Formats: sequence, structure tokens, C-alpha cells
Amino acid sequence: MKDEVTREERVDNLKGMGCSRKRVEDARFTQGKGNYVDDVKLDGMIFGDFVRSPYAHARIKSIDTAAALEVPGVLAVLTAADLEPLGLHWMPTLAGDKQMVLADGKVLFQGQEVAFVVAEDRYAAADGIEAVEVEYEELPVLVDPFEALKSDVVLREDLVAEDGSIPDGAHGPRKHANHIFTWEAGDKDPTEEVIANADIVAEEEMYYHRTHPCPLETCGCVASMDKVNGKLTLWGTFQAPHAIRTIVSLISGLEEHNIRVISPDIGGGFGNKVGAYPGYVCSVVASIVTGKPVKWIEDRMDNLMTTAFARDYWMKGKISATKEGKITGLHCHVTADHGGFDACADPTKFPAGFMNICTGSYDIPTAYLEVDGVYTNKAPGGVSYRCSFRVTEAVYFIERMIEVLAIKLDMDAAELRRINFIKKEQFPYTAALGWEYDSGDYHTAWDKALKAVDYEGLRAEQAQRVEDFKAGKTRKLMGIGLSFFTEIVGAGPVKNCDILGLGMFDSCEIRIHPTGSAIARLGTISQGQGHATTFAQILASEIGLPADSITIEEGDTDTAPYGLGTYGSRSTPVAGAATAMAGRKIRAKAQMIAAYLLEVHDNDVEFDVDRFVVKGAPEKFKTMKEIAFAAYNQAIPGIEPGLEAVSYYDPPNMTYPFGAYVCVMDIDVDTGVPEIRRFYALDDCGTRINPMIIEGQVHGGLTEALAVALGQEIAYDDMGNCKTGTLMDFFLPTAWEVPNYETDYTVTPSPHHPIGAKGVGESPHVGGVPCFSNAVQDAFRPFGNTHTNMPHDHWRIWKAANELGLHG
Ligand code: MCN
Ligand code: CUM
Repeated sequence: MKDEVTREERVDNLKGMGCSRKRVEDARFTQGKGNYVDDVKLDGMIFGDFVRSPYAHARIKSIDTAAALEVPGVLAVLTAADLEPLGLHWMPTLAGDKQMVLADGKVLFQGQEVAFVVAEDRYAAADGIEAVEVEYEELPVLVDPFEALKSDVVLREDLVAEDGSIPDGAHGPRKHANHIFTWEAGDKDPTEEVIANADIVAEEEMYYHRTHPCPLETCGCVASMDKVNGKLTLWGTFQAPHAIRTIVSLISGLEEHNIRVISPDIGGGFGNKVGAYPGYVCSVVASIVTGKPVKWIEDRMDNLMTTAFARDYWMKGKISATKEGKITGLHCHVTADHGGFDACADPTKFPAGFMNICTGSYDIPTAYLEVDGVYTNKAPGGVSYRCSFRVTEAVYFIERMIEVLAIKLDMDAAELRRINFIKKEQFPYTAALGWEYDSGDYHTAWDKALKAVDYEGLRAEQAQRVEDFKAGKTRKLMGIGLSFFTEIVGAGPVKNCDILGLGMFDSCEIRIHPTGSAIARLGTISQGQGHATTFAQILASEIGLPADSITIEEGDTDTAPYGLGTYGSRSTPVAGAATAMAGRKIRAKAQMIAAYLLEVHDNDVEFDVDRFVVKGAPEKFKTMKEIAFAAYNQAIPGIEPGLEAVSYYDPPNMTYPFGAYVCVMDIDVDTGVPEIRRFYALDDCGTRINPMIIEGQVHGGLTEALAVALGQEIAYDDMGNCKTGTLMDFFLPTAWEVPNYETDYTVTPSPHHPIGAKGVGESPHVGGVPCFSNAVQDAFRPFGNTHTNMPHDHWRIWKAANELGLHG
């Protein structure tokens, strides 16, 4: 057979790995054809909404629903008393705690769900909510975790025994009624000894404030119980649809095969949609009770004030070094504010997520970490917002400690990083707090970054600026923000990562159709990351069919293989690996078919781009398209018809992407306004599947980092009122605030991932926050600043300048 097409053209035709293939999902998103949860409209569908507590801590004396039930259109009002006989007034959280579905005797945070009003439409539900009468008795409010650990006020009365003793929690002994857990990693005594005897010790306390992912689409669901067939269908904003199915089965008693969970298009997740919310449980119950489909969709305030927050970590660090700047030890203590219920979405064994990656990118011989989780009168949740399970906190901590140490040593912070980086030849590297980093080449990345921004030149300019400022020639200071981060993504090996006992493997199932096109289904679910585009690219390169001929489907538990979903940048490391492995199974069978068709031994054919070729005779080949057809139309001795494969992949390790970021900022000391002049971001996520999508992920993550570092905050007053529950008060950056990002990369493949890819979705946020923050802090370094807390909004920057005496 004659082939007019060159090999290069055949490669291009696949649009496989490394190609900046345009996003296939954008056709529907840009034309208003997306299908989000609120687009799900079913015959006879009714609506549910919550009566929410105005108080942060109060006892519920009574709930009177009579007037609400008189409101036209209101069909039912559920309270904890209605759910109790079903055992559904409390639900398990992903962190091993339990959470009230509807207020059971008391409320623990402002906005807590008190009653669920079900009505014919949203408006009637809103009127019904107004008519429910709740009598509250206010209780003392605890919004400060340090106070909470000393207070006699017991927040979680359900977690104190009748004799007043404090039973163990899900993660061991508890020191106080408001204490949740203590989690330790590393060696305490040796670390303290090293620090006590060190030449140089730098200490700092820092608060990583509470914030919120604020996805464009809020959380919601539609529950539809088909009583005739006994089947429940649940559409919702779920980042882990299979896990939700299992949880619904366990708490409702419905058999799992009778539950179908569908995550349709999701308007951003960012971790906000990993956990289970009272709205899901109430919608399911309401649908079972009424026999009608029930929709619940949060409004913006509900979303900001009550669903999974992020951070709220009080971190205290000590770092020791020799006079030359070689780091010898690191000590970290965290007081973690979890709000009223511990509803963090962490793997079971990690109550503080992967905070024990806080030694960062540095070869630190001894380290110790201790985290105390605390209950307060704030919304529950935690571990969300492009964080890889607390890695944002860990990286912020170490990247601030490095800066603080550089000040103590009177040393350049870039140089301090360089002399402490884990060296290329040390990988795989086992860190003092236990993780085994798979691969890295930090020096190359750092040098490339510093060269790209002309680091020496910037420092010279900055020194001149300080002179000019002191001479009264300018009122603007210049900050150079540095950060070098190592991420840990791809949870994870089943041996150490599970959620509610479900091992964190992932999956891919492929069916090749006779004409040489295919469908692949995965256990993950895209929320904007472009999986339909990129997973087809992995397959195209693995099986030699064009990406354009491969449909990727996720998010329907009736059709997709079981998987643990999308968060922690785990899709590429885990489901991406499963995809490659399933592709290889297809290829192995295709090889046997090709050998049969070409009348040679299996070992005499080899794969080349889109075909199997007889070794040494390139003119003899069968394309994958031909092989696909043969799989369905030829009776091949010893081979079953069809061409399908499935892979459940349990990764041997996490992947450890890394990056080098530099931010150049000018700060007006009189207005506190920062201007980002330049932002350079080098990312290394191993083998790159789609450079354009990676760039998009980096732009998005950096913008969210800018938000968090420079103003975004979920703040409370002393009464526990959330002060930032609307977008008037909660800073969401727009094109106006966002700088032009310069992106760059190096490629250090993961040695254990089948295609060498590491995750990237969370990297820019993880590395970006300390970079923006360090830029602000660096501008004030020449005037004596060591640390100020985020968010660096205009007011706080102005105040920092004022405290340093720069206003005259
Ligand atoms: N990719 C690639 N080459 C690599 C690594 C990744 O081309 N070496 C591509 C992937 O194929 C995928 C995308 O980049 O299309 C992100 O992949 P990955 O890093 O594996 O992350 P996940 O797909 O698991 O996405 C989760 C991650 C998280 S945890 C948050 S939070 C976040 C993020 O993705 N939420 C997002 N990015 C988001 N982007 C959008 N638009 N919306 C969200 O809600
Ligand atoms: Cu931590 S936010 Mo993401 O893991 O969905």
C-alpha cells in the first residue's frame, strides 16, 4: 500500500501529546450550550432552600413552621426533628467528624442550615423561609482558635462525655473540648536540639488567612427519586461523583446500583465541590418524601458564607542555619481553625493534609511539624482552593521562612535558596518529614528564571530606588518577590491515601469502535481543566488514533468506571496514568491482530505513530484504523472479538512538580497600592500534554494567587458575623488587576508515571501566593520589615508603611 503522507504529518494528524490542541469543550461553553446543574429542569420539579442561622453560636429554643406551611406554594418544611427518625440529622464528614445536616439543638456558625423549605418554586421557598419562626438563645462566640483552646465554652457538646471527659476524636486524643486533633510529623527532640545549638536561628509567626474558592457556579443539586423503579438520580456540582454515590448509599440505605450520580458541566470547582453538603442530603430526603424532583442551588452569599472555606492556618516557625546559610533544622507549629465541624477533604491519614511537605524544595536534615486542629464558630470545610491538601500553606510557610532567614543572615534570598536546594543527583529524595520526591532539577529552573528576569539588574535597580526614596525623589518602593515551590500531587498510592476508606486509585475504560474512533471514560471529572481535550491526546499518542476521533466522557456513575474524582491535581498523575495504561492494553491486542493480518509473528511487528509495521519492511503495515475494523469483522484464532480495555491505576508514588516564580512590584507608600510590573512563572510538570492548557492553568492559578495574597479574605467580627459574604466585600480580581504573565518551563519527567507527567492545576496557586506576598514584603525589607500578614490589601500595605515610619 502506498503512503503519500510523511511520518511527521501522521504525527501532527493525531494531535497527541505535546500539541496545543484547541479545547474541544469550548464550542459548547462559548455558545451557551453548556449544561450546568441549574440547567437541569425536570417535569414537576420543586425547589428547596434553607432557613439559616443569623447567629454564630446559639441554642435553638424552638422552630415554628406553621406559618411557613400556610405560604402559597410551600409544600413542606424539614427540620432536624424530621430527619432524626431517619438517622439523617447528622452526616459524616470526609475528615472523620460528623456535621449537623439541620440544626440539632444549637447552631455553631452564622449561616448554618436550620430548616429546609420545599416549595413549588424558588420564590415561594424564599417566602416560606421568611415565615419560619426560630427562637434562638445566644451563646458566647469563639472566633479565635487560641481563645477556643482556653475557653470553658464548649462548642461541640456532642463530643464531650456525660462525666465531662473528652473522648478521642477521629485522629486520636483531644486536649480540650474545642480541640480536634494533634498531628505530628518528623523528629521533635533532635530538631529542637539542632535549633538550640545553631549559629543562626530565625523565628516568625504568620497567619494564612481564611479565604474561599468562590467558583462562578455555586454548589447545588437536583435529586430525583423514581419510586416506581426504586432509582435515585442525583445531578450535582460534584468533584468526586463516585464517592458521593457511595456516601449517599451508605447514609440513605439505598443500594448503590440504584443510585446514579451525574456531574454535568461544572462552572469551576477549585475544591469547593469535593465535600458533601446538607443541601444534598435535604434534597434527596425531600425527593424521597415527595416523590418529586427537588432542586437546591446556593446563592452567592450561601456559597461564600457556608461552604468549604480554605486555609485559616496560624503558623509558627523556627529555622536554623550555619553562618554560611546552610539550613540545619526546621520547626513548625500550626493552630488550624476548622470552624464548627471538621469537614476538611483530606485523605484519611492526613488530618492536616500534606502540610508535612513544609520543608519545601530544600535539603533540610531535621524537621518537626505539629498541627493542632481547633473548633470555632465559623463555617466548616477547609482544604480547598487550588491547594493540593494544604500544600499552599506549607509552601507559603517555608518560602516566608527562607526570606526571614535571609534577613537574619543578611544574605540575598535567591542565593540562600540556591545553596539549600535539593540537588538533581539526590532524587529520589526522602525529605525529613517523610515524603519521597520523585524527580527534580531545581538549580536549572532557578538559574533559568533569574536569568530571564535579569535578577542582578533588578536588585541594582531596587537599591537605586531605595536611595531615591530616601533622598525624597520618589514615593514608590520596588519589591522583588521570589518563590520556589515543590508541589505534591497525585493522591495517591492506595497504601497511604484513602477518602472514607476508598483507596485513591483512578480509572479509564476505552472502547474502540469498528471504524477506528473511540470513547474513553474516566473516574475523574473536569470542572474547566479541559480533560476532554487532554486525555484524548494521551490516548492518541498511545493508540495511534487521532484525538479528534476520541470522545472523553466523565461524571456519570452509571457509565464511568469507579474513580475518586478531580482535586489535588490528581487527574493527570492518576487517571492520566490509567489512560496510558489502558491505551497500552489496546495496543497489545492490536499488535496481535496486526501480526495475524500481516502473517508474521507478534514480535515481528512494531508500533509506529498510527500503525504496526513489519520490522525491517516499512512498506508492510496495518494502520490502527484497519486493525480496529479487523477486531470486529475478522474471526482471528485465539483472539476475542472487539477492542476494549480498562485500567484501574494505583500510583506507586505521588508526583512532585515544581516551579520558580519572580514578581516585580512597585508600591506607592502613600496609597498602599501595589502595581505588578512583571510576573515570570516557570513551571516544571514533567512531560507536557497540552502546553496551551498548561498555560491556561497557570494564568488561572496565578490570578487566584494574586487575589488571595492581595486582598481576598473571609473575615469575621467578634460576634462571628461573616464580614465578607458578598462580592462587594470579597475581592475577586478582574482583567483590571491582572498583570501580563510570562510563562516558561523546564521538563523533568516523573520516573514512575507511565508518560512522565506530573500535575499542574494547583502549582501556580501554591507558588504564586508566596511570590506576590514576598514581593510586598521585599519592598519594605530595606526599612526593617521582616513579616506582615496577608492579605496585602491597600489598607494593610499603607499601614505597614506607616508602622515603618515611611509617612514622614
Ligand atoms: N496537563 C497537561 N500536562 C501536564 C499536566 C496537566 O497538559 N503535565 C493538563 C491536564 O491534562 C488537564 C489540566 O492540565 O487538562 C490540569 O491537570 P491536572 O494538573 O492533572 O489537574 P486536574 O485535572 O486534576 O484538576 C484539578 C486542579 C485543581 S485540584 C483545582 S483546585 C483547579 C485546577 O485543577 N480547579 C480548576 N484548575 C482548574 N481550572 C479550572 N478551569 N477550573 C477549576 O475548577
Ligand atoms: Cu485543594 S482545591 Mo483542588 O484539590 O480541587
